Amino acid sequence: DRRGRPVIPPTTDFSLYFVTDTALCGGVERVPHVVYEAVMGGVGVVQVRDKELGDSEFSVLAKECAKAVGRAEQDSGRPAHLFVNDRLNIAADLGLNVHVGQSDAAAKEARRVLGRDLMVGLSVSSPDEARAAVAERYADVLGIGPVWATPTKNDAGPPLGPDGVTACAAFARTVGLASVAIGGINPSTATRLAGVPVDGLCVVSAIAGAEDPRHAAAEMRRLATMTLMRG
Ligand code: TZP
Ligand code: MG
Repeated sequence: DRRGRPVIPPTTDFSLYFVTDTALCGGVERVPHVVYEAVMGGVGVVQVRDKELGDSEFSVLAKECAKAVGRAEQDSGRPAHLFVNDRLNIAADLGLNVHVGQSDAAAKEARRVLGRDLMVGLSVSSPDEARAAVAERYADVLGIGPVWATPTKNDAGPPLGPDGVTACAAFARTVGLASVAIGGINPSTATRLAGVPVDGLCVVSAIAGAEDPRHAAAEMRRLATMTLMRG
């Protein structure tokens, strides 16, 4: 495992984290474009997530997203990092970070396969799960949520609210683990997270569903910076 050996590159900025949704992006061929625009607007971390594509199609999508992130890094002059949702073999194959859920010792397996060169993200949806993640220390970053109920993930479980997120994030803070909040975060809700000790705000629809994803990302970035200053 990686106890005491953080693998988070110093250039990682979690303050605005974008998770893709193929339908909200307007189809699989538009996802890399939205990723590019999101990074240009101020997203520092992207996760490519699609639960429906077959592995080979997903692998192509992940590669295209990696290229889009690379181009946006060049064009913006800012570093960005890419995670793959769930598909550990593809992440390993492409040399990408992975984000996993609670099932089947997924974080342990991810750490074993990726070693210490790549980041492992883990979803937690309760203070007990956050406590366990902190004790095990396989993950580098926790995705805490849902903060609020969201149409984007209807099986997301009961909303934690800002206080529930605070309880989870407090565990992460005790060992210097990064954390981001997810679920129902958009321009009208973001500032309700002021005082919550997370490192970033994670959004799907606020960027993927926007008319102008670059503009939406820039606005979310501004709100995230303002909100997290009081974290
Ligand atoms: N995990 C918990 S809530 C959620 C995920 C992937 C979806 C968040 O979507 P949105 O559109 O930012 O509310
Ligand atoms: Mg969100």
